[in-house]
Amino acid sequence: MSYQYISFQIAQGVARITLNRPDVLNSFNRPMAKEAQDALGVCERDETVRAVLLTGEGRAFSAGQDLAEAAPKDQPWPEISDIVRGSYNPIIRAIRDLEKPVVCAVNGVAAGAAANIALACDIVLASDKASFLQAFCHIGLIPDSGGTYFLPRLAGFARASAMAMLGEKISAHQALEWGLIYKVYPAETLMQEALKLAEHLATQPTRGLGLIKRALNQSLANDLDAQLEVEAELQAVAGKTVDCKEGIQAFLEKRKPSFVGK
Ligand code: T3D
Repeated sequence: MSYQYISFQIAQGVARITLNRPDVLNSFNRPMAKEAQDALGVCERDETVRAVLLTGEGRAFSAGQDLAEAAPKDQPWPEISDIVRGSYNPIIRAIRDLEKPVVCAVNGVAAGAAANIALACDIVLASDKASFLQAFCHIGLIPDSGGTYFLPRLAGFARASAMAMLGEKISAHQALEWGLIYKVYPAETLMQEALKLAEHLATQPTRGLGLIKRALNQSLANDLDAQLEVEAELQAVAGKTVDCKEGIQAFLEKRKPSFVGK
């Protein structure tokens, strides 16, 4: 598939997906959502991809749904749930199901569905100029794209309720303090740091990282006993990987491991 609304490059084991409609703050129209879904599919299938970096072009990460598309002038409005199911749910599912680390570099405002796409990623870095905005309540909608799932789990119920019902802009530093994201960098160094992190992850035991992700996904719904069992089962899988063998051997031989992602 050729891409018009995102850019997509693979280098040094990192697939970089850049939302690229800067004139409308990278808001999602349906073709852009399809392109993002397609690119995430490539990341899954391409064995050379061992980490993903998601970011936005220009001054915003993304303003969420393109409201001009959702409410076209002089035409009947599309069914909103079709947009949610067709555009966003597959992106969130793809990010969570991809057994490779997904780094999000939030370079500016992340609003609506886009804020929640960012929160669905594994490691979220933000520029000190970035902000997070559950914009839905301003237009009579509810947080979608996993917002009502991730927000209470990450920030706690009280903050999730306030963010969803007030739709205030939360600064990157506030998001960091609330546990929504991992680190904040000056705007000028964000991309460099994000790329360095993604390139580091791409040299790590990819299968092991993927299994960590699977275990964490499952932990969100499990009790302790069920989760202890998940850990035992997945450790059996991790323990048989080439990279586990290499990691232990390298430790014993006092050398740096060389992981192949298998
Ligand atoms: O169908 C469905 O709706 C279901 C799916 C829902 C998922 C959702 O994501 S719902 C939430 C949708 N997003 C929003 O409500 C956010 C709307 N945007 C804003 O609140 C503000 O633009 C921001 C806070 C994000 C940024 O503000 P600011 O002052 O930095 O920029 P701006 O001037 O408002 O925007 C710059 C341009 O981008 C402007 O166009 P112009 O005047 O230069 O021609 C603006 O209209 C355009 N833009 C910004 N957001 C959107 C958008 N165009 C279309 N859709 C947008 N979401």
